[in-house]
Amino acid sequence: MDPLKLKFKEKATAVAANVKKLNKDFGEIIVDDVRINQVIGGMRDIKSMLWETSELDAIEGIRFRGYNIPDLHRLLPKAKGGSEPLPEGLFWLMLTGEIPSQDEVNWLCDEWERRSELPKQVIKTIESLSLDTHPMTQFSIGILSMQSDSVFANKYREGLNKADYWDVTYEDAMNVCARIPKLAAYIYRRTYHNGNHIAPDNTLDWAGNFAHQLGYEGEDFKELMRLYLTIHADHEGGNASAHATHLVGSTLSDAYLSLSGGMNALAGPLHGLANQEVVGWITEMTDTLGTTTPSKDQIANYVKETLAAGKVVPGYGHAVLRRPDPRFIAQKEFAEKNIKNAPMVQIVWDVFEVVPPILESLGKVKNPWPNVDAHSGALLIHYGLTEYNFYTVLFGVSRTLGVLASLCWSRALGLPLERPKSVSSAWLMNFIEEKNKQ
Ligand code: NMX
Ligand code: MLT
Repeated sequence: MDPLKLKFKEKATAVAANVKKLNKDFGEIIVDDVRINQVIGGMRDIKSMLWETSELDAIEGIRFRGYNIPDLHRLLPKAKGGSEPLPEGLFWLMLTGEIPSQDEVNWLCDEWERRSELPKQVIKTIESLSLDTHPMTQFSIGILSMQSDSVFANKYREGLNKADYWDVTYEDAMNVCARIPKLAAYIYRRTYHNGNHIAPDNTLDWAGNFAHQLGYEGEDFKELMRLYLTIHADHEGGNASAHATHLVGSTLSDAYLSLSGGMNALAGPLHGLANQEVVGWITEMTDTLGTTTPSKDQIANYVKETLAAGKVVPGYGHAVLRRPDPRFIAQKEFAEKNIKNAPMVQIVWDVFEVVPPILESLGKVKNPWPNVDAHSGALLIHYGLTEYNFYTVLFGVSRTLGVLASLCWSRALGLPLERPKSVSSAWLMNFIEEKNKQ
């Protein structure tokens, strides 16, 4: 058994025993109440699922197995000469709860390289799609086209003991994480660079090699990818892409079917597509104003026009967070350190000053602060990756790590089919009527 699988098995076996006991001894204890405005309002904040890999606090932001983003920066292994965390290290942390050593991360990097070959049918399937197919659609179809390789699905068909679900899910998760940068890079080069593909450089780490296959050789861009692919990986279980992956996976659909479902959720403008929307919105603003250096007053007027047109300001607001997203701050710090005088970055920072008071003044927006998507595009534009319809695929490559590490946990804990109760509006009205009679 490989070292990560062995460690995961040890950790997960202990947690599974605890969870079983918790359920048996305290299963009837109430952890939350549900209000009508939560039933109608998208189930905000209802504590109703298990998710081991990360937890989100409204004020402090994300913690991966207890470690926040500055902790990851400090503690996770880096590439030689680099200062950004390696996403391989985060994957190890999410599966084991332990910060890996440099040797463990090197092992994982080599292991993913070994598993990274894309099956032929993936290329055939992607090539059958018209070039104007949105990159996220290509991405989701590409993931599905690998499903015939699922170790879980194939073993399940042969007859698989429940106790072994986690093992074959781990194999699927490792294969998908290994292949996913290659799939994304293939889609990028096919869609925007005439199918002029770049062979991997297996001396590089997972994120560095991804940057190379996209066609970006600068060390700063590789560092950006290491940071980007780390901070987007997981945001507890309730966000739409994680929850969709979990829901599909709970039917014992394999990692490919589950991840594709999650990526379809990420492709929506209220979720991951917001990173594309932000750059689209800024570009439209600068085109309309005829300047790439708009004043704060000009930005404020444009924000008001956006709101008056019944649209949201992309990159702002959050279903859980109530402060600026630490992932936004991490990207801002990256720009302060590595980028000087980039017009789009300056606009992002000016928007950060202008938007919150305007959203606050509406009196209904619960979080007027920027989320992760408000900053990412401006960094990519600076390094020349300007094709913003592709940005959500980058988010998807990273999110793959979190949701598939979690799928391994769900299998190891033997979590059941997810099936919450729904009610009709008539049921709710009747419920109130009955309550008023009491
Ligand atoms: N611009 C304008 N209005 C907003 C915004 C915004 N950025 N954020 C929230 N509102 C409105 C929201 O549409 C709702 O209006 P109404 O009652 O008329 O329907 C009202 O404020 C209350 O919404 P909240 O409870 O504050 O937010 P909710 O939890 O429902 O939604 C988002 C969270 C993230 C969907 C919402 O803030 C939004 O649409 N933001 C813009 C899109 C975005 O950046 N999404 C990316 C999120 C991060 N990610 O990567 O997934
Ligand atoms: C995410 O990273 O999934 C987003 O910030 C959305 C969320 O957490 O709801």
